[in-house]
This record gives sequence, C-alpha cells and structure tokens, in this order.
Amino acid sequence: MEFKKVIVAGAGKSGIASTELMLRHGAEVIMFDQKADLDTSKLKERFEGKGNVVFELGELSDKTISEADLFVISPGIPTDAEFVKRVEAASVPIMGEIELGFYFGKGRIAAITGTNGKTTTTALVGEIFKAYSDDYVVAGNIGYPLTEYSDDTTDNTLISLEVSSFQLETIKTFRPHVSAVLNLTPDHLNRHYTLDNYYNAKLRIAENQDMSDYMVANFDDPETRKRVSDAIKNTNVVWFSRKEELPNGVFVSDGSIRVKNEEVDVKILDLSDIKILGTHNVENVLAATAIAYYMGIPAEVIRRTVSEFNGVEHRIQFVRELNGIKFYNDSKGTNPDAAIKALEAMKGSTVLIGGGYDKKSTYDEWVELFPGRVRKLVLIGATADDIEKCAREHGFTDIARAKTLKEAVEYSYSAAESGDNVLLSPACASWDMFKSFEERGTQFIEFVNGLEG
Ligand code: UMA
Repeated sequence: MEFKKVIVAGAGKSGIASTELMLRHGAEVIMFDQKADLDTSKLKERFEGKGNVVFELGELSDKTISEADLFVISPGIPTDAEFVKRVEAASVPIMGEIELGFYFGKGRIAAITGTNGKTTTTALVGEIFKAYSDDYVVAGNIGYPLTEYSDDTTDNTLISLEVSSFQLETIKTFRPHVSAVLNLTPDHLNRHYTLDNYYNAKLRIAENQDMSDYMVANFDDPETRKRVSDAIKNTNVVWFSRKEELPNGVFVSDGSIRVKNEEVDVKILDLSDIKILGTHNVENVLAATAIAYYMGIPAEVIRRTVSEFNGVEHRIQFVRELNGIKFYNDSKGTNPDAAIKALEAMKGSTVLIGGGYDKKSTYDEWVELFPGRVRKLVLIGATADDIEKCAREHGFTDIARAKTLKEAVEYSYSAAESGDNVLLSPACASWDMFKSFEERGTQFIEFVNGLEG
C-alpha cells in the first residue's frame, strides 16, 4: 500500500504515535479530532520539523476524505461514528492503531485481552521478556501505543501487547504468535451495545493465527471456556486453570504451577512465591506463565521473574498506613468485575470509594458483596445515583456522598476505624471527573499522602 495522504482520527496517545509513524514513512497527515476547541499548540510543537501535519477539528470534511488514501482510527472512536461511516462509504481503507503498528512492525507478539487482568498480565509478561532479552517491548492498551515502537522492532523483538476490544474491532491482518483471553465479563456496553458484540470483538484476537501459533485461555471462566471451545479451531488452545488439574495445559497442582503437554511436564513455581494479592492474581500468573512458556521463554526465567513481581500501579496498590488504616488505590477498577476482585482481596472492614463515568454497567453483583465487608460506601461521580439506588435495593444503606475525590478521601479517613482499609475501587471509568484512571489514582495517592494523623 502507498500512503501519501493519511487521516489520523483522534489526537490522543494513539493518534500522536500514528501520526509520527506516518510522517517517518513520508506521508502527509491530516490530524482530525472531534473536539472543536482542542488546543493544538503543543502538538504543533511536537510535530515541528518531522513533516507535514494539518489539523482539522470538529467536523471532518468530505473533501479531506476524498483526498485520503488511508484513515487511521484511534480506539476511543466508535466505529459507527457518523464520520467513520462517510469514510467507509468513500472506500478509503480504515486501519486501527494496532493494525497500523502491526503492518509496519516486526517481532513476535504475545497479545493479551480479557475484561480484567490485562494490564497486570501484560506487565508481568513484559518483565519476563525483559529478564530474557534486551530486545523487548511492552505496549498497547497498557498506555504505550504499538505504533510508537514499530519502526524499532526486529525479527527477534519480543512484544507484550495489551489489546482492548476497541482495538481488536479494527484489525485486519494483526496476528500474534500467542494470544490470550483472560476472562469475559460484561463491560463497555455503551460502546458495543450487546455482550455478543463485545465478546466477539475480543475473540478476533485469534482470527489470523494458525496451527503454528497458540491461544492461552481461562478454563475456569465459563464464558471464556464456552466461547473459545466453540469458536477457536484455527490455532492451538492452551487452557490454564486455578481449579482443575488438566491433562494438557497450565494449572495448579499441589500448591505449584505446572506446565503439561505431550512433550513436557514441568513445575514452574510454588504459589507461595507469588507476591501479588488475590486469587485473581493467581489466574494472571497462570496466564503469564502459559504465555511466556509458549513464547519460548525458559521455565527458570519465568520462575525468577514471577517471584519478584510486585504488581502494577493503580491496581490494588498499597499507598500508606495511617493510624492502623490501610489505604489502597484501585483506580484501575473501572468495571464492577474488577471492583469485586479488589474488594475480595481486602482483609477486614473497608470504607469503599466508588462511582464515576457511566458505562451502563449493572452493579448488583458488586453491591451484594457489601454487607459484612463494607463499613461505608462513599460515592462520587456520574453514577453515584445509580449505585446508591442499586445498593439500597440490595439492603445496603451505609452510604455517603462526596463532591470531589479529595472530600471522599477525607471523609473516608474519618469514617474508618483502626484495622480498616480505605479502598478507591470505583467500578466505573474516570472520564466524568478526570482525564484518565491514572490521573484519578495519582490524585488519590496525593490526597492520601496529604492526610494528617
Ligand atoms: N475522540 C474523538 N471522537 C470520539 C472519541 C475520541 O474525536 O468519539 C478524540 C478525543 O477528543 C481525544 C482522542 O480522540 O483527543 C483520544 O483518543 P482515544 O480515546 O482513542 O485515546 P488515546 O489517548 O489514543 O488512548 C488509547 C486508549 N484509550 C481508549 O481506548 C479509550 C488507551 O486505553 C490506551 O492506553 C492508548 O490508546 C494506547 O494504546 C485506555 C482505556 O481506557 C487506558 N482503555 C479502555 C479500557 O481499558 O477499558 C479500552
């Protein structure tokens, strides 16, 4: 394909990295963003001297579309947006950012998807690659667009890539050597409309794999087990299980993680060597072990790295202890399932800060856990009313409201008793009050560290 004039839609991380990639390959870029009042001064500075970038804000004109030979779409833009439909109608090829990164890149990809655990697993696989080779990349939904690295990859580069359903929706030739589906639970219904659409987008991770590749999948998660068993016939499925000893797969046996297939039966590490909290993290370690093993990393490197791994920021991250109260930042708990895992990982009573951007999730399963565990629920953000209503319907009434995260932190500290936890685990995305879950988590840490005994 020849790319002379390229529209890059979305001026966030993906759009910036895609623009720079296209400039390096000699294209002229029209950077389009629907935010009409977007401040482009910093972007202009950044692209200065790198090539020709023109900005188009608010509306994308038919003239621009007619002149383009490629349209690169950022993951946050719905594929059924009005302007995307006009691009399709004009037969301009559409590539998602991940597809573009794959098209220009080399190397061997381990691509990780699932509703929860993606970031922890991607980070752990990245650490294992790093312990094995200097030629490695950690990228994708974890926060670093693949297109930023594509030009620097070699045939030997090991790539640990977190991929979201948004990114998988727009792949064409993207083919990882090992794909992974960690679990499938409801999320992002405002974007995908139905669970079928959401799950099917995730399973597209394997659509270009063949029998020389592998898909690692969670045997214990009923939805994953059913959908992968039914749909994945084109590649080797490697199941992992925390609960059952499998004839073939990666599983827990006698308190150890074991890899077993026709050729090997090897113990990788004891569960007691895992430092990250919660049973869901045992699943993440099982997945990472399977992924790394089938990417060709020796068992000893996997064992050593897993036993040194302390987890990722914003995911059940211990912040500080003050007067016997432990503060945890789980800003990355952006859906009810993730928030359930965080609450289950707490020992003792918890003052829970929840609420945020509305993704049309249902909260019943989450609030059902509250009695006996949650001392007080402190709600912030757009979903506060919905969550309060749901909690009351389930008989939980110890609820307070806060206008800001700072107020929520101060109130939670006053409501907590020695031995309690204060946990920020919103079950919702951050976009109603913050730029990102990172910003929400960073502010939480700041406010917690500002508390005085
Ligand atoms: N924009 C539009 N129209 C839209 C939506 C967005 O013009 O309908 C514009 C916005 O004005 C903004 C830009 O697009 O200027 C933002 O693009 P984006 O939303 O695609 O965000 P990026 O900064 O490119 O970040 C994306 C991922 N964001 C989303 O999928 C929403 C990041 O995942 C990812 O880390 C990054 O690419 C690098 O790959 C974040 C995320 O929340 C962490 N992901 C969701 C999740 O994990 O649940 C899927």
